[in-house]
Amino acid sequence: MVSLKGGVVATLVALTVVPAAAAAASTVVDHGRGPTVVHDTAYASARTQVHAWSRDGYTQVRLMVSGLPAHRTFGAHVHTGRCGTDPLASGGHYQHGTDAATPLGEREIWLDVTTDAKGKGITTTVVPWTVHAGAAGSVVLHADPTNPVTGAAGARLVCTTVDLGGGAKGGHAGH
Ligand SMILES: [Cu+2]
Repeated sequence: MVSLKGGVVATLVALTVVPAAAAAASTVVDHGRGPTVVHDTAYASARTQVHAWSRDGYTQVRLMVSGLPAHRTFGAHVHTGRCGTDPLASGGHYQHGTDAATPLGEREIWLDVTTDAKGKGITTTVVPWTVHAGAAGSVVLHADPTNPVTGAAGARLVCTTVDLGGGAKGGHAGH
C-alpha cells in the first residue's frame, strides 16, 4: 500500500508540471521558399523566402527577395489561398477582421519590399494577432507599392505558397 501511494503522488506532480512547460514553448513556425509560381515571365529569376513565427498572440512575417530589378519597391501581402497557375488562385488579402474602422494595413499583413543595388530586399512585419489556421496560403509579390488606403498593388508577379498559422492541419511546433 505504501509504495502504491508513492506512485500516485509522483504521477500527480508530473501532470502538474508538464502542461505549463508545453504552453510556454508554444510557437508556430512556417516557412516558404519560392517562388512557387511565376505569373510574369519577366520575373522568372526572382527568388523568395518567407519565414513566419507566431507566439504569445503576435505574428512576425519576414519576406526575403532576390533576383529582382534594383531600387524598386514591390507591394507584397499575405493572401488567403495557395498559389496556382491562375494569378487569382491565391485569392484576396488575408484579413484579420472586417471592421472598416480599422485601417487595412493593421488587419492585413503587408510586406512591401524595396530592393537594393543588387536586386535584393528584406522586410519584416509584426502584427498583434495570430493568423487563423488554414486561412492563409501564400505571399504574393506585386508590381507596385501598396496603396495604403485601398491595399491595391498592381499586377501579381510571383507567388510563394506558405501556410501561415500552421495551415489546414492546425499547426505544428517549431521545426
Ligand atoms: Cu497582394
